[in-house]
Amino acid sequence: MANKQWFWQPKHTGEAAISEENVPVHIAIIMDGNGRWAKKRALPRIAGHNEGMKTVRKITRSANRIGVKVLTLYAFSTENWKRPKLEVDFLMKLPEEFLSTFLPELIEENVRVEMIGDIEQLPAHTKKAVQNAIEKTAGNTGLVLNFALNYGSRSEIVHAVQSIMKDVEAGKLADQDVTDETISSYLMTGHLPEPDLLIRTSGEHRLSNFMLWQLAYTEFFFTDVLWPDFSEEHLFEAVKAFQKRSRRFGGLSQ
Ligand code: V07
Repeated sequence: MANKQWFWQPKHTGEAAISEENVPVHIAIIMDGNGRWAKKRALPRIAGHNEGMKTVRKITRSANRIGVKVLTLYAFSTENWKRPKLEVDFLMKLPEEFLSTFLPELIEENVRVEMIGDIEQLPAHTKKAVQNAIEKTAGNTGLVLNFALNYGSRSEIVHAVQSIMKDVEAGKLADQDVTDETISSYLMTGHLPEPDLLIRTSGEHRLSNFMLWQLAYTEFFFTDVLWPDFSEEHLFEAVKAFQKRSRRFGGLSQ
């Protein structure tokens, strides 16, 4: 980057800045702690989800600003359908709500919206809003904002295996050509680089069926901060931890 006066200066002496080199290309985030945030304030869970949505907006801007190329956000898992119907109904309105205010800004900022997960099982209104955002931003060349929505990693792998078998049976693929790369390319993230950094908020240390294949070499960053409280500073802290670790490995890892 030519601009030497970069976007972030340490506030205190002794605090390191983010290096312009080695910014993670792809950051994936499990946005946990919205319900807990609400409970702490004696508010309904949906208030936490609403606040969490505001954080999505802030973190998208920050990631774009530091030059992240792909930001994958786990918004709704296939297991989340088991939650109370009123909560699910509310969650399914969030994509529309988010996009009705934020889509113009995403277009302005050259962000491309994408989605992984089963779009077909979403309510029609949710599907329409997401598809519209994908279409309206399809030509954008900046940050890819990839929502994992009705997503489950094992089901994604099952579908990939089924497609591979179909292509083998049809003679489009020889069975000896089924490699690590083949499987990667049949996943819904086939066109994207694998995540360099995974962040999970709210103190849980599980993958919860998120990108199991794609996270094989990813650095993990866990924080106790609840997703609605997660700020640009917290994101930078995760990026700095990532940079420190990758400097230590000196490119000898994998
Ligand atoms: C959701 C807010 C963030 C915290 C996690 C749960 C609640 C943004 C979206 C979204 C999805 C697709 C899209 C645009 C926006 C979203 C759900 C939940 C289901 F194209 N936040 N957010 N979707 N939460």
